[in-house]
Order: sequence, then C-alpha cells, then structure tokens
Amino acid sequence: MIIRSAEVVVTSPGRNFVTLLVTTDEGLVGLGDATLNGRELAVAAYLREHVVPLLIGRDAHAIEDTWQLLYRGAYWRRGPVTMSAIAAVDVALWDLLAQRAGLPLYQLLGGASRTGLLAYGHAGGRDLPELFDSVRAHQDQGFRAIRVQTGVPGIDSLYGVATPETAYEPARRSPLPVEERWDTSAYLRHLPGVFEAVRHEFGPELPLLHDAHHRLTPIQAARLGRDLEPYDLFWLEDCTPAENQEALRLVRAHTVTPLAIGEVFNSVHDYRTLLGEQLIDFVRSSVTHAGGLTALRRILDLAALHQIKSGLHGPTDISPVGMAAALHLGLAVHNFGIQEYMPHAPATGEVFRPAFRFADGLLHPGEEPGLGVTFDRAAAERFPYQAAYLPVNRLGDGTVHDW
Ligand code: EZ4
Ligand code: CO
Repeated sequence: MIIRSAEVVVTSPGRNFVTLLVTTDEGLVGLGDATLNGRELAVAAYLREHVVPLLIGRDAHAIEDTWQLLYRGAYWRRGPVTMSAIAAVDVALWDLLAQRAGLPLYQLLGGASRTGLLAYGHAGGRDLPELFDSVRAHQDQGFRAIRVQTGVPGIDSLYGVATPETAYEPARRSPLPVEERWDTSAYLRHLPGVFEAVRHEFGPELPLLHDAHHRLTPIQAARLGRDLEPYDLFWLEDCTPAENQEALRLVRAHTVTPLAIGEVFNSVHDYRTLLGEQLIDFVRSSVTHAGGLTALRRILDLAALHQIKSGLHGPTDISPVGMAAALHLGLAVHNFGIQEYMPHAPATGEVFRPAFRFADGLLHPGEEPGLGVTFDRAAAERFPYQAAYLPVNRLGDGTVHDW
C-alpha cells in the first residue's frame, strides 16, 4: 500500500475546512482533517509545502514511523499548525489501513468498549426564557446531556450564545476578526443564579456542562467552581488559560466541581502536570488538533492511569472527518467520558458524507470500512474558502482579554 499522491483541499460548505486526501497505488483514498479555525491556510500551506512531498512513495502501513518522521523530523516541535498537519496525515493513514482491512476503524483500535457514545449538545440563550427553550429543543433532538451558556446583563454579545441573527458558530466570515466586550465580575455575579434556575426547571438528573472559555484567573475560577457546586455540574470547562498547568492546583484545592481542559492543547506535554497530579477530570483535545489518533490515544492512556476520562472537542470547526475519528477512538477506549456534538450546517453534508449517526442521545461511528466518511471533490469546488475569524475579546477599558 504505497502512497501515490496527497492533496490538500480547502473548502467552505457552511464554514471553512481543510481536508487531506491521501491516495494509494491501489486507488484507496484516506481522509484527514486539518482544520484550524481562523488559521486554515497556514495548515494547508504547511501540508502542501512541507509534508506532502515526504509522503509520496511511502508505505501507508507505516503509521507510527510516519508520525515520528513528521514530529521529530521537522526539528521544530509541537504547536497547533504543525500538530494539525500531523493529525491529518495520521488519521488518513488509519483510514487507509482500516479500509484495506475491510473493518470500521474502531476495530483496529481495540474494538468497541460500549454500544454508543454519550453526546452533549449546546444550549444557549440571552435570557432565561430563551435558554429554557434552547434546553428543551435539545432534549427534543434526543440530547441527554446539555451545555448551558447564557447572556450576562451588561455584555452585548457573548461566547456560546446564539442570537436569531447569528447561529452558534463563533467564527464570523469577514476579512478581520470582530471584537466583543467582556466583564468578568458581571459574569461571576450572574452565572450561579442561571444554574440555580436551570436546575429548578429541569430537575436534578440532567447532566449540565458549562464552558468558561479561558476567561478567569485561578482565584476567580476557584470561586466559580465553588459557587456552582450546589448545581452538580458534569463539568466546568476551560476555567483558566491552562498553559499554566500549575495554576489548576489552586482551583482544585477549592472546589469539587469536575474540571475539563485541553481543546487548545496540541501535545501530551501540555497535560503532564494536569494528568499526573489529577488536576482535571476530562481531556478536551480533539483528534484534529492533538496530532491525530496515534497521539491522542497516548494522552488518553496516560489520563486513564489517573481515572481521567475523555470529553473530546467536537464543535463544527472539527470536520466530519475529525468527528468520525473521535467517534472511532471514543468507542474503543476504556476511559470514554462524553463527546461534544454540534451537527454541521446542511451545506457541509454536500461535501462530506459521514456514516456516523446520532440517536437517543448517543453517537456511533457506523460500520463502514475505515473512518466511514466520503469526500465529494466536485462539490467542494462549489464552496471556495472565505476568510473567517474567531472574535477578539476586550475589557471595558479596551484591554485585550482571553476570548
Ligand atoms: O470556541 O471550537 O467547547 N467548545 C468551544 C468551541 C471553541 C471553538 C474554537 O474554534 O470552546 O466553541
Ligand atoms: Co470549549
């Protein structure tokens, strides 16, 4: 199984995606997701200019050796652009191996450890009535676990809160990023009352999640975790910008609210203290941004030693290819926790045809050989790249803040 060609396609059916197509001498096509929200073209160039030439003529079975070649062989290590590029190659090779074996990929990762993956959906509302409607709509779609994001009085436009004009998708199509305003004090005052109201409305059993999206200091995060304890969250996500892993010691010392971190991480080294000292409860990385199945499986194995579970990133900026990879991995690993799931826009389905399914609150990768995703090259041409960026966050006095 020799790699004959590899092509990078940037397409924008509903939003931008970067997809790697690796073709073998037998004509099999393996797919990898290299989408890095707002930095798509950097990964596409990294792949086209520096990675594709290394792949031609290689044995497609050599997954580990190819990973090490791209990681160690570049000399420069880690970083989201590099690791997304490596991930795309790694996933495409796993896809090829499983297609050649005639087996769904999860069978090569150890087989199914469960019948389906508990998924959580994203409810959001500017005020409580809108939020309650959104939670109910998600329950009607079958979700058995729900992330709750809410408007805060005094903040106009806020992460995770869709308005009738803007869908949830936080990347806006425009040549430059839009700016949002942020007020930590207003948020910390408002949020506990929202969770009290949601618990009162929906009862004690519904698993509820929340994403603080990197905006708090450790002492603020400690206070929020403590204030939310009566409402029994499934997790509090990204309470601090966690590149300072040691900061989580302070948060952990003050709260038993479970913590989830890692969607912006791209390496096991970003997790060493968090996992080794059991400072978090869930690993948030995606296959797409953490170096692929080969690398993420190692992170999850290390997490398992510390009873830490998976909670893989699954927003719409993970393509159906990246999502399929997450589902095969999640079905196979012992320490699966929960999977984030936001259905893609209808246009995305014109280009990507995934076999995975969502029913009764559970996701399943399906039984097609490989990843179970096909890519319509001609349809992709109809949706050219459009610049789109995540917002930039500023405080009231203009200071740039974490978004
Ligand atoms: O902001 O995927 O938990 N989910 C998230 C996402 C991220 C986007 C960034 O590209 O935090 O909504
Ligand atoms: Co998040």
